[in-house]
Amino acid sequence: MPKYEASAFAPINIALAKYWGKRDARLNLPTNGSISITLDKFGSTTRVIFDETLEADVLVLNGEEVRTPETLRKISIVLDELRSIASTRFARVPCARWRARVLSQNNFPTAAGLASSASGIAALALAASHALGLKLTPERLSELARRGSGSACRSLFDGFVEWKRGELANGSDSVAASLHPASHWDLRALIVVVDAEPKSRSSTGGMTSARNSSPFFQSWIESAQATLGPIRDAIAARNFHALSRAAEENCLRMHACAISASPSLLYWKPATVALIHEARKMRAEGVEVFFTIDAGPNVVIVATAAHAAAARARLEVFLKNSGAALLETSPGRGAYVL
Ligand code: 2P0
Repeated sequence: MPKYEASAFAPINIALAKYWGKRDARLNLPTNGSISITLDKFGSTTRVIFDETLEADVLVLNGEEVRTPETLRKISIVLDELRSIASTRFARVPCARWRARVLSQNNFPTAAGLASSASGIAALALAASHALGLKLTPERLSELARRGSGSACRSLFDGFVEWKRGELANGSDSVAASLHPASHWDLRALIVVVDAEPKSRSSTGGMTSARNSSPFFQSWIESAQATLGPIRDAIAARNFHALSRAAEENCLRMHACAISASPSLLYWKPATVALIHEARKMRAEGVEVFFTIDAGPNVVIVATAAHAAAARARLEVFLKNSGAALLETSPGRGAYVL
């Protein structure tokens, strides 16, 4: 009896040019392109087992079965696509119709705006495609991961990654690719976990709400598309000053769009704002850092390798007795099969 199972690891990623808006919600096609850094060490380890006795796909995350319909829908979209490819390619492979048990473990706080769905879905897409014996191209795998969760299409790739908006209605050109390997630029990411609780609104819901009700949505999209070039160029030239400016501006504009939705999506906590000020203060004093924030309260302080120790020391003093955790990482490799 052949075994239809495989495991994969996929890392988290932090966007410097953010994805915030869908032009097609069913296919997860973005209104704008995005650029991220794939981060080392932190991510999801996911094992997928196709099992003929199951009546529905099952997800066990960090040892607990997940029953949230939105999360289950994300994993079944990816698995259904893979089952459909498997059944057309190998009509006689019985597992192409089987449901799957997905066992996933995150080594960082889940759903705290640290792109948990990005690493989880990327690891799922890679593991499930291997379990079914499908040899998919990186582009096809990225497209599949995107269907489950937009930002997951970036976690498959090494280092500095761009997800193209794409133009086609079927989404086949809306995929990610590596711009540079992790070794291109020795940056450090200091992740300040201000609050490890799951966020109250999902990114999917937040994006829909922003699109439907923020009067600034269109301006955000135009600005987001326009900053892709400067961010790409700053990374290519390793120009930290230019990257700091463009990435902070992009982050604040995304949040301005979220905050101006109705009801307002204010992901920040008081500590988030305090950290924005602290990052600016450090920079004014000559420490090479900038901040970025995803759809949650946590702040990622990006530093050059030469200034990372100084930035970390400053943050440790700043966070003393606050209860906030500080995680340090750097650009890393994309997802891989275990
Ligand atoms: C990003 N975020 O580019 C942006 C910045 C959050 C803020 O991608 O609806 O979980 O599953 O496609 O991928 C989070 O959105 O959303 C996200 P869906 P996803 O990293």
